[in-house]
Amino acid sequence: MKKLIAGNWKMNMGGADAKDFAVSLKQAVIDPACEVLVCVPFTAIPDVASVLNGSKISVGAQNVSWADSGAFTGEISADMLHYAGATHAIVGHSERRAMFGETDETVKKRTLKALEKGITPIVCIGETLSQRKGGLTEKVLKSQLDGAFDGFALQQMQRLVIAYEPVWAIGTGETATAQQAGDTVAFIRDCLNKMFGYSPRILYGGSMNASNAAELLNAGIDGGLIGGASLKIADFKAIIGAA
Ligand code: 3PY
Repeated sequence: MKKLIAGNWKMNMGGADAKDFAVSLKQAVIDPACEVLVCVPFTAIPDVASVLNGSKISVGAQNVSWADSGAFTGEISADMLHYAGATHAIVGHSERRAMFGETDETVKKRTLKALEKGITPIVCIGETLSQRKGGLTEKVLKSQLDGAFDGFALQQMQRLVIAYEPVWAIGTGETATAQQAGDTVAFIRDCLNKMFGYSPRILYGGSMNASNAAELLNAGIDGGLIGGASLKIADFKAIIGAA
């Protein structure tokens, strides 16, 4: 299976700057060997999707509601994402878990709704620094996998993506070594194989950049969820080239 390189723009480039960036990205990434996706702010989805239409770059959101419609102030539904032009949505990023009350339960509900509506969820899991230092990494990851996917059918697992993002490597400039990332992804794959007899694609996220991408991507990992480096065309292009 081809690797997937997904940019996570976070709360950057939501207006005209997004459109300009998408024009440059389309010119820079013509025929990638991997799949390429950019997860952009909600307000930028229609512009970025229309610029990237016909290119080999897909567009995703950074969250998706578990509800179809109604009294859910501030939420965006899967149908709305389709309408805006998104095909994927990040679910349960550690920033949402830490700052916006996202839990394994809400991650599961969002993931189920995305699957039901044909949006590909990229479900994020990862341990904090104190959990890693305390030797709890595997326990935490297993409980996040159970919390998110308990009761899922094989056909559902086949339509989603998982991103392993150690919280201590998010927005800190710290990166897991290729060995740490590879070992942890292998653990997650093993858990999923035991649970479902199948492992979906597992990305690594957490300060992946142009200089560490090749090593990380060679460590048995199926792609990357890229933060800051996805906001610079040259860096993002280099990561795509490494995949
Ligand atoms: C990062 O690289 O900082 C990320 O959070 C990617 O999602």
